[in-house]
Amino acid sequence: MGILNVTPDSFSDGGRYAAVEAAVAHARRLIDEGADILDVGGESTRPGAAWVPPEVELGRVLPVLDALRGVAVPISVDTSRPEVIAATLRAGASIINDVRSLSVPGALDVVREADCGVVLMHMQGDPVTMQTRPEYRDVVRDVAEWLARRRDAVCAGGVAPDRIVLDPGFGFGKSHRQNCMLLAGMAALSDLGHPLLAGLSRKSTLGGITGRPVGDRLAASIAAALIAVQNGARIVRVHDVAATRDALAVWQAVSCGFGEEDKT
Ligand code: 8Y7
Repeated sequence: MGILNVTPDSFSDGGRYAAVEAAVAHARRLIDEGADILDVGGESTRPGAAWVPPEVELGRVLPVLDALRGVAVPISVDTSRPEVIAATLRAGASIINDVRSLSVPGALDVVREADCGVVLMHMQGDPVTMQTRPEYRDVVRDVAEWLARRRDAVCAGGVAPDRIVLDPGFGFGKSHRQNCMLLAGMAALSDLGHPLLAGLSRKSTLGGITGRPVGDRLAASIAAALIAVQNGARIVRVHDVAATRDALAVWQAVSCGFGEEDKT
């Protein structure tokens, strides 16, 4: 899953038209590099980020979706608001990636009436406060229990289980150490019976481990994506698609016995 941010802080601003052009060009590049899904986001969910009105979010995302109509890969939209979910599904999105797991009033109703896929992600607290001293008894078990409860609620609300992907939510209310323990133990989440998505690309835990700034975390991001896939992730949400695909191709070739019949 290639990340396409359309927040003003993610593209240097030459006005709205330039921002849409830049986003579309970047989308095409992610697809060329081998992305199987694009995740388009118009709301910054970074720690401490403010909540933007739905009109603002739609104003960023809809022109990009319009320009991407007919692309070869499914489009996911990173959003939590029912108005944005409804409008972006009409505009061609087929997956809703909701870091708030359909908890905003009305979001579950809109998803029930659609036929999209949906990503439910674990978060402790909310984006403004989540990094102030997150606490768990056992991070893997607590996240698994939370995801199971949320999945049950969403299914009880009328969404078929085969539409649901689960995500441990790296960085969303977790210390660096808790993120590492969760990555190490995420194979246990496969028992929930849904495909798993993992997002670690350029995240601050990788900065904590390597001491590198956000622009210099490619190698760390690839290592993290590879560990996530080895531990059961079926989808990795990444900025750097080509490099991640190469790393995963090597792992896949080795783990699937490449060259076993062909001795060359
Ligand atoms: C994730 C995410 C972000 C993630 C899913 C960032 C929108 C922060 N992270 N969605 N979104 N999983 N499903 O640094 O880990 O990319 S935003």
